[in-house]
Amino acid sequence: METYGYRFSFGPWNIHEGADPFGPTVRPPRTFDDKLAVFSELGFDAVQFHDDDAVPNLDDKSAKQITDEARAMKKKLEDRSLVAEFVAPRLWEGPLTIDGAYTSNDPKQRAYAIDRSKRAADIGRELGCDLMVLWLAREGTYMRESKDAVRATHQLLEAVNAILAHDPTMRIAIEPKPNEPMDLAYIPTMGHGLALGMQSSDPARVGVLMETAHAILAGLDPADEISFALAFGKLWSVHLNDQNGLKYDQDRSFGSIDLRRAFNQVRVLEENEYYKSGMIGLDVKAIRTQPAEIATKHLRNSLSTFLRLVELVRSLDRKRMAELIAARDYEELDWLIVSHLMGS
Ligand code: 3MF
Ligand code: MG
Repeated sequence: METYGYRFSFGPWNIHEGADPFGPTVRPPRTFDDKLAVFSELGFDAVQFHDDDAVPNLDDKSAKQITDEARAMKKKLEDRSLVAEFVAPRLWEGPLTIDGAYTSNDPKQRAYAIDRSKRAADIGRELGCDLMVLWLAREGTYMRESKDAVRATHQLLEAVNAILAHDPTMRIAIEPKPNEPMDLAYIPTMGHGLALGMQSSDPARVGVLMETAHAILAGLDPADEISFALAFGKLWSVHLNDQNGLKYDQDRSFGSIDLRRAFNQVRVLEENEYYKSGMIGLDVKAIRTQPAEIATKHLRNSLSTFLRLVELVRSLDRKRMAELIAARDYEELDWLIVSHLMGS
């Protein structure tokens, strides 16, 4: 498979059982090893890890057990010629993060969240990756008056600084999202993530991950969100997917809803030679109706769409585009792009 210099990753949660808030699971769970086989089968290079994907139930384990299990996972990856792209502390499932993690109103819960993040960093180091992704799932409110947003911002900064201090080699990519599970999240956009990073104790080690669906939910254009981070050399990962309007986070296959929007994400990544520094991460889920034995097509489709769009970006008539831009004939430019996407 020609990949044009790009490397690809997804997370094990992208092969999921199909449950939604109003319905039970519809596909049997697959073991981690079974999922790993899919990475190789479909031509992916790397695995995105939640800390407990690598070390299940880590809250009940000693530091030594955690290290040993993370090392065993690294070996498993090596056996399949895979690498870990990042590790992310899962700070949203447990009973200690009901009211948030770093911004919980309970100091014991905040301390737990920071401690858990440090252990996630330890796991990341053993897996051989120097990137931690922070999706700040529960850092926000259902009830505005229940938290102080100024204080919460300082708490987020303290948590970032604590992780940076714990592991001087780890970089952090903040993954902004405006809502879900919270009504209102504290770090909803690239701009918020980057501003937080700039205030940290080591701004050079804090960047962002842009997820398509999250940008759309924030009412923003994903290609512009990508570009904003690229302009500062801060786009350290992406979660490409798609999203049909302002509703629950859908994680649809990349390009499956709005092909032109997907094309423009690929275009800005291409124009800025993102493949030289970062991976193309997907965060996509098979729809609930997909039978278990054929429930990895969303990954195949997303990867294939990305590569087809790279070809379309590379075959754009740049000279003609420049002429049209100079003539301010943006309607003709519109037609050029639309016809190119339609295959003429
Ligand atoms: C939720 C997400 C998350 C993150 C993941 C890695 C479960 O909308 O996008 O997926 O991507 O936790 O940071
Ligand atoms: Mg994501």
